[in-house]
Amino acid sequence: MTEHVLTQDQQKQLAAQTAVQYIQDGDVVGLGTGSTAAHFVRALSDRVQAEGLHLTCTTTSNRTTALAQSLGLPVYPLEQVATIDVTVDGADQVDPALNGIKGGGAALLHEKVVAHNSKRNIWITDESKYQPKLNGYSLPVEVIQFGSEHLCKELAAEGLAPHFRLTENETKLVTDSGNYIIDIKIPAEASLTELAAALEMKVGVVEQGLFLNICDQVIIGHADGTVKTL
Ligand code: ABF
Repeated sequence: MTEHVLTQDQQKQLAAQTAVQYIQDGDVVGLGTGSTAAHFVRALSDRVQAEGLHLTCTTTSNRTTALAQSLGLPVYPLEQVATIDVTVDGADQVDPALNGIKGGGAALLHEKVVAHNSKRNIWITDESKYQPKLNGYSLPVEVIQFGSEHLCKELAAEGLAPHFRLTENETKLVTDSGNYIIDIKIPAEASLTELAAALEMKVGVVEQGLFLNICDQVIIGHADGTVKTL
């Protein structure tokens, strides 16, 4: 018997190819960000070309807009589309309750706005992203630039081990909305709901990367070539 051993990237591709079957002719589709979402964008373009589907797309980042347009998908700004039927996006971590952490690709703000305006949210991941608990993982927090050093100190005083996300050139990374990202550590015993609420209350915080009660379905590609759906 042949044992499949898929690489992490092949697992992502498998999840993306599975998710693309959920898209129906006429759908308004939200396109996520990251390498897994990029596999989905390519699979979607293949389906559109093969089957002549008529879709309207909107995206969660400038990167994804560039990719989708280069593949001939019709992309419109969120303001110009009706309610999104389904958004397909990646995730950094997902737990059994379909709560997750997103923002490793620094697109969490636009991802959350698009998700909030979607009737249905599907996440696609490789098997490493599935974790029994999200505690202990790094959590991105998007903050306005003004006063961000003070905000970072405030987070440090609370034991959240914050650090600014940097680019390859060691400069502070700037998001599509012109903000910074501060990555913090989720304390081992933290209540995720309380942590999310506390972060969102802080002056200068625009958004945080805990996506609680947002996802409807998770599609996970596994190393053995199987797909599990939660
Ligand atoms: C986006 O891309 C993010 O929310 C998440 O941080 C990241 C996942 O990256 P990848 O698909 O490259 O593993 O979905």
